Amino acid sequence: MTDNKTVVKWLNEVKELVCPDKVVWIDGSEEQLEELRREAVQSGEMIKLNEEKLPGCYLHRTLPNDVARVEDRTFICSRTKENAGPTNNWCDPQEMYTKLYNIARGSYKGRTMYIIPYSMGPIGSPIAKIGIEVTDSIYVVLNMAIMTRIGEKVLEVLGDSNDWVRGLHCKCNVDPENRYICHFPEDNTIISVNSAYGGNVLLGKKCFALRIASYQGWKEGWMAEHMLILGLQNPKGEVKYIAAAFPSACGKTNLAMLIPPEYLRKKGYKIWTVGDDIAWMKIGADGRLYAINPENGFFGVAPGTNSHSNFNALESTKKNTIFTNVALNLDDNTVWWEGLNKDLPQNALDWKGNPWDASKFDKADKSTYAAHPNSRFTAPAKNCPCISEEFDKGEGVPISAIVFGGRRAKCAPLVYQSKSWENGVFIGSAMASETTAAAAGAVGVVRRDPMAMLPFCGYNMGDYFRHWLDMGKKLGDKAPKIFNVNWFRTDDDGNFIWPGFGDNMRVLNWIIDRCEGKADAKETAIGYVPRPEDIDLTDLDMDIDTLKGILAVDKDVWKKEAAEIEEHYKKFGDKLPQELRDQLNELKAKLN
Ligand code: OXD
Ligand code: MN
Repeated sequence: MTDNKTVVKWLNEVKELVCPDKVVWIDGSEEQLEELRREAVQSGEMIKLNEEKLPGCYLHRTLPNDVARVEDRTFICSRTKENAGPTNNWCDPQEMYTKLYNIARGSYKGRTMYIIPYSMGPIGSPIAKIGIEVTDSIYVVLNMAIMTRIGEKVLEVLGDSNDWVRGLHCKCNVDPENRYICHFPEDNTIISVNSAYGGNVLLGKKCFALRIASYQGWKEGWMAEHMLILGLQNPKGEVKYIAAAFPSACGKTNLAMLIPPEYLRKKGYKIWTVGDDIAWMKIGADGRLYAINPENGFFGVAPGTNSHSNFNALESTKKNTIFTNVALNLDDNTVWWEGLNKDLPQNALDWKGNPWDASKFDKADKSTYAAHPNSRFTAPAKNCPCISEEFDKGEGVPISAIVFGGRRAKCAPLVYQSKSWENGVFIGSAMASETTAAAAGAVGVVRRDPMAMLPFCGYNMGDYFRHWLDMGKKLGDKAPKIFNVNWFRTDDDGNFIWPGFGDNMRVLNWIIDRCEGKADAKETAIGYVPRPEDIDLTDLDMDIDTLKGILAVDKDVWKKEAAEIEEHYKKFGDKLPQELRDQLNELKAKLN
């Protein structure tokens, strides 16, 4: 399909290494994809679901040992350990290439080598980039066809350029002992072996769009971030864009697809979704920061998704969607997961394909669940009822505000604004979330996850902070304003105080009003916090004193927080920018 010399050379080398029976280029045509779906159904790799209720939808099950990203087996193989930094696993690239080639050698015997040319971002967009993934899995081909823009047109845009990311995926025997997800940022290369789970094998997503792209952004002067992008439309019809970073399990997809409370809907407020997971941001000709969503679909967590928690996400999964590790309802050949509705299926197979006994279901015991807690849907973004009309436009949307957030029971107030870009970078660098009962391990343990990029930054995080500071200098007074939100403050009994979900719109409105100089705030030691009367409580069952409580900044709690940030900063050594040390010292001084 191409005579690009760098592509042809790499593909020949890969072919010689993996020894496939057959080679198939993925051209992006519906006929070819349909043929692959038929093949996958025939081999049992996918199950076709009820065509009337879920047209074009399929179910896939992974092996029970292969159900999530594997951070302990994910490596950044930069030329030096220092380039990977203190937050990544590192291995010498030559040593890792040798190890991976030994695992991959001959692993396609009896299999087909699929070659997927794909674009991250609308094809031809000045912010988009191109990759080629080689895989021996039809499931990967069909997921990539939803999550990215694929096919011949991509190669036309690439021409004879060498600016493309090499991605090799070998399923091998799905052996967890020999599973490696490896990135070679200086070589534009990703190699993933012995897994068939999405986050490890859809190489355009976390591997390229975050780990490799964050490195490229550093070198080329742009940003690849673990952020949703939403457009907030006001009653005048104006749309302002927000990019927001949260660690896993903080409701990113829900915020990206939020439905405002009724009284705001009636006034004409609306949220448009541009992206739910990743943002690529570049400075535009007018000096502002423009963002695209490099993805073309949603790889969302199924459990907990329902018409109340996220109507728009659920609607997105109603056609042309691949479900992974959810339960199969045999009564009508549809899917089910915990939290979808209260009707536990009485005749179903669990995510492993075994008969499921609804009478034994115990919320406290995950081993009784029908769907795996990390079961997923891969849904086309265009299915989403609130997808932004800017989604497919390559120039990106101008970002007014950047929002950080995490799960903090007592510490961060509902919302606050940083005092400057530098102060905002400080807030992002110290971002943290507390573990919940939903995850294994102790409850309430604080995990620092700078900019929600801890598992995704493809280079030294000290350099990454420096890059953020440099971007702020370039943007000057055109820089987006930076905020922090916390939907998760709890009362003494551990109950959430703020209702969250659609009511988060009340906070987004304050954020946009602040960007436009229309809302008031009170200066505190940590930044600008709204006065209670600045947050609209119309139609909400909450009194102003309760709101005052979750806007409060407790100096004793924050003194402890500052000490913990100091500890967190130690691991970056000399790479920690002095500006951030100064920010921490300023905070400490203000608290005393
Ligand atoms: C994801 C993640 O799957 O962040 O998006 O883990
Ligand atoms: Mn994510």
